[in-house]
Amino acid sequence: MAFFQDPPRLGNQYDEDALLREYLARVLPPEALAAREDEYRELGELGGGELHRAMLEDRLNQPVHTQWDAWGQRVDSIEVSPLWRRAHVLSSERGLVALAYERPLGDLSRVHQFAMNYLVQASLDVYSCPLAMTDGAARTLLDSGNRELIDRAVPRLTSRDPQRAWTSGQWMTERTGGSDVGQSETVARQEGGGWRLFGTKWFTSATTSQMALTLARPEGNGPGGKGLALFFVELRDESGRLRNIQINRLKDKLGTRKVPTAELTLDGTPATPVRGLDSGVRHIAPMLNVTRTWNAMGAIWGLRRAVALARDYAGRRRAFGAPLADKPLHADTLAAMAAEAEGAFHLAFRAAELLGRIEGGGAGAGDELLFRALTPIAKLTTAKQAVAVASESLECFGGAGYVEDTGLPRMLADAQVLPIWEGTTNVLSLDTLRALAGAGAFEALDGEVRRAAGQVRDERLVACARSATGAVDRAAEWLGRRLGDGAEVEAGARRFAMTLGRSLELALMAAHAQWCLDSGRGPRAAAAARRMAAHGVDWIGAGGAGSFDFERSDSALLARG
Ligand code: MFK
Repeated sequence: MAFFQDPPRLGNQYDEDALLREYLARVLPPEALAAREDEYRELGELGGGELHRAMLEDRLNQPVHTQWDAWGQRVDSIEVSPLWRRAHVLSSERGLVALAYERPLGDLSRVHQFAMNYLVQASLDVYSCPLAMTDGAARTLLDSGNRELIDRAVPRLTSRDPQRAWTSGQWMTERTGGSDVGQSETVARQEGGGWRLFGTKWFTSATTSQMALTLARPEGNGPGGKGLALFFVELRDESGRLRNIQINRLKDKLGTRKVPTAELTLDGTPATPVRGLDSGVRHIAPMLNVTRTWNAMGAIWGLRRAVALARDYAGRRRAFGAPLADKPLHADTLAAMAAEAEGAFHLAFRAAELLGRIEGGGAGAGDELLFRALTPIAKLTTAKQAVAVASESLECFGGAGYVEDTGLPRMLADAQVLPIWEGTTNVLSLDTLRALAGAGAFEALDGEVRRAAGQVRDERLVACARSATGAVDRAAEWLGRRLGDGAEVEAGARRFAMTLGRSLELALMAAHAQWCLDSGRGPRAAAAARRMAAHGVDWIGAGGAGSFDFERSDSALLARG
C-alpha cells in the first residue's frame, strides 16, 4: 500500500497546555480558576478543533475591496473572510476585549482576558489585530477623560453584543514612515465649527473598523510629535457611507493576509480632538502600550501553535526507523523551541499582570515604571522568538512546512509582522533606553529580575537565577560605562534590551519552575528554565552560559510537553 503521511493534529488547547494550566493555577485564586475552567476548556476545544479546521479551510479567502458600484458610485466596501465574521461574533460574545473593562477578577482580569485569547487566537487568522486596537482605543479614551467620546465609544468598544460592538483602527503610519511618526503630514483644519482631516494614511490595519484614533497636525502647529494632536474619527455616516475617506487599495502583504490593511486618503474627514490640540504622540501612548502588550501575546499564541504542531507531528512522522519524537536530535530541537516559547509566555503574562494592576489603580510608582519599560522589552523580545521558532517549526515538517496548502507556512508569514508593526525591534530598543532613563526605572526592572530569581532554592535552578541577575548586572555596568557616548549606547541598544528581556524571562521561568517543584508538578518547567539558560540570555557581556550542561532527558521531557 502506498504511504500517506498523517498530518499534524491539535487536541484541546487548554488540556494539552501544561504551562498554561500551571501558570493559571499559580496566579489565579483556586475558586476563580475552578469557576472559569469550563470556559477555558471550551475555548481550548474550539481553538484546537473547529476553529483550526475552519482556518485551514478558509486559507484562500482574502478581504475583497470594491471601489465602485455598478453605477459608478464610489463605495469602497471591504468584504472580510467568513472566519473573520465569525471571529467578530465570538470575540464580542466571549468578551475578549470587554473582560479587561468588566474586571470580573479585579487586578487579575487582564490575566483572565489574555488566557481566553491565548486559547483561540492562533485559530482566528489574526483577528487579534482589530481587537488589540479596540482595547487600546478604549484604554486611551478612558485615560483621556473626554466624557463625550467615552460615552459615545467605550460602551461600543467593550460591548458583548456583536451587532452593537465596534472595533477601532489606529492610524499612525504615513508615507513618511511608521517609526518617526512626528513627520506626519496629515493636516487638521477647523471648518464650520468642527475639525476636518486632510492627508494620506499609508498603513491602516483592519480598515473595516467603525472608528479610529489617529494623529494630525492642526494648522499653525509646530513640527514633530508635539505639534500633532490626537483625533477620534467615525468612519461612516448613518447611511453607511465613508465620511470623506477614500480607500485607495489594500496592501499586498507577506502575511496577516486576512487583515484588511489599506491606504487611505482623508479628504475633509470630520474628526474630534481627543485631548487638547498638541502632544498627540504622548496622548496616543496608552494605545501603544496596550497594543504592544497584545503584540507580545500574539507572539506567545503563535509560539504555542508552532510548538504544538511540531510536537504532534514528531509522534506521527517516522524516518530512519523510528518516530521523529524518539530521535535525540529532533527531541533536542523541539526542546529548544519549547524553552523559548515558555520564556516568552512568562514575559508576556507578567506584562498583563502589571497592566491589570495599574488599571485597578492600586499599583505603586514602581509598577508603573516597570510596565512602561516592559512593554517595549516584552514586545521586541517575544516577537523575535516568535519568528525564530515559527521558522524552526516549518523545518520540523521538512518539505510539508514549505507547502502552502498544508497551512503551515502561514505561521512564519504571520509571525514576521510581530517585530515590524507597533514599532520595530530597533525603535523599541531605543524606546527601552528612554523608558529606563527616568528616576527609579532601571531599579524597578532590576528589582523585578531579583524578586523572581530570589524565589529559587532548588539547586537545579540556582544557576539559572544567577545567570539572569548576572546578565542584568553586566547590562547595567555596560550602560553606566558608555553613558557619555550616545553613538555607542545607540549601537548597543538592541543587545541591551534583548539582554534585559531574556534575563527577565529566565528569572520568571526559574521562579515558576520552583513553584512547580514545590507543588508537586514535576520537573518540566525546570528543564525549560535550564534550557533557556543554556541558550544564553546575556547579549551584552561575556555571553553564553557555559556552565549549563543540558541533559538529554530534559530534552525528551520538553519535546513531549
Ligand atoms: C497581535 C497583536 C496585534 C497588534 C496590532 C496592531 C496593529 C497596528 C498597526 C499600527 O498602527 S502600526 C503603527 C506602529 N507605529 C508605532 O508603534 C510607532 C513607532 N515609533 C515610536 O514608538 C517612536 O518611538 C515614537 C513615535 C513614539 C517617537 O515619536 P516622538 O515624537 O519622537 O516621541 P517622543 O518625543 O519620544 O515622545 C513624545 C512623548 O510621548 C514623550 O512624553 P513628553 O511629551 O511628556 O516628553 C514620551 O515620553 C511619550 N511616549 C512615547 N512613547 C511612549 C510614551 N509614553 C508612554 N509610553 C510610551 N510607549
